[in-house]
Amino acid sequence: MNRPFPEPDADAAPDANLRAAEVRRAAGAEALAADAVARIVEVIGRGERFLVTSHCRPDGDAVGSMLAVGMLLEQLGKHADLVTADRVPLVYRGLPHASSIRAAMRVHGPYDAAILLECDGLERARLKGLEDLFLINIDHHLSGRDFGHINWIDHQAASVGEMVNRLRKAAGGALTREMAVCLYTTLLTDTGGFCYGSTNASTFALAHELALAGADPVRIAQDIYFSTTAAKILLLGAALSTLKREGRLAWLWITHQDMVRTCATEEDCEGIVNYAVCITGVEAAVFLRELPERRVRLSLRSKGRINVAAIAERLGGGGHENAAGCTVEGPLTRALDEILAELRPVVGDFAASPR
Ligand SMILES: [Mn+2]
Repeated sequence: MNRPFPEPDADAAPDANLRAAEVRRAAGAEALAADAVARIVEVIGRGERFLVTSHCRPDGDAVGSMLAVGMLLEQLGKHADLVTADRVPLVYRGLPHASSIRAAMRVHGPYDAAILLECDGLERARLKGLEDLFLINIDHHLSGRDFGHINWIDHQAASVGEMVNRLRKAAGGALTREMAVCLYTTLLTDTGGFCYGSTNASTFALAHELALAGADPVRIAQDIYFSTTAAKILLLGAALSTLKREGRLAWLWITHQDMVRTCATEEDCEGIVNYAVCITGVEAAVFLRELPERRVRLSLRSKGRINVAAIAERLGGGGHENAAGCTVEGPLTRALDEILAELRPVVGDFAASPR
């Protein structure tokens, strides 16, 4: 693909040079992406049997992308096994062919390649037997690593589903209604309903393409956002009763006892952190969930410029600039102290910055 490639002008304002450098960087990234896509298409074309997987505790992007890749491979006359370490969450089980995703701890070849979607490291899939396979890594996390034989990491993509759609076009696959439903789901969930920082004009261009292909935006939104269990609402009540705010920071938590009492599942914790970050004037928020084995799961969210992925990575996790997570040692009070010690200076720096 040809892109305008302006050379920096020595007499130009520093800003113009900066912009030229950005354009050069973008062109370089685009050339790398085009090369990776071409190599993936080639590997798919040559092979017959493929494993398709994603991270453990799969989310909307993981499930939707896996299903779409499965459909693409089928269209191309290939065999695809769709496997994840954890079951598909209830909310996504109505997606087309969702039952074709199998939960397992180990995969058994032979496969011509394993396609890993949305995994920022091989261990994120939590599947044994991947190590010996030819690995195709397709991801958009800031914490994404080049662990595969082919690595296509695009931080600009709103969802991995967006990348899958590009792969589909490059491979000459048709956009079926079922595929469009799955890809629209990845876009809707990963942008938090078209709210997060990655949402831009191209997000809506893709949403438009998918809606034209038969994805029903109202139906999909209702299936995802208006299908909440009573247990989740009870759990939310327990979490909200702990809500604390300190300037630009807010946090809330649930204990293991809360989980048991409300009959909630892990899935029911999804999105609780958003109630803390959505407060006016709050720039970063954390939701803490006590796990049974004295560990604590942290979900981090921020608005705009605060990079919570960097904080999550320092604590052994990962994610996106505005949405990240990690698991730390308990008890809850210790975990809270640890994360607040990380967040306070970052939020303080941010407050002091002139931007
Ligand atoms: Mn994603």
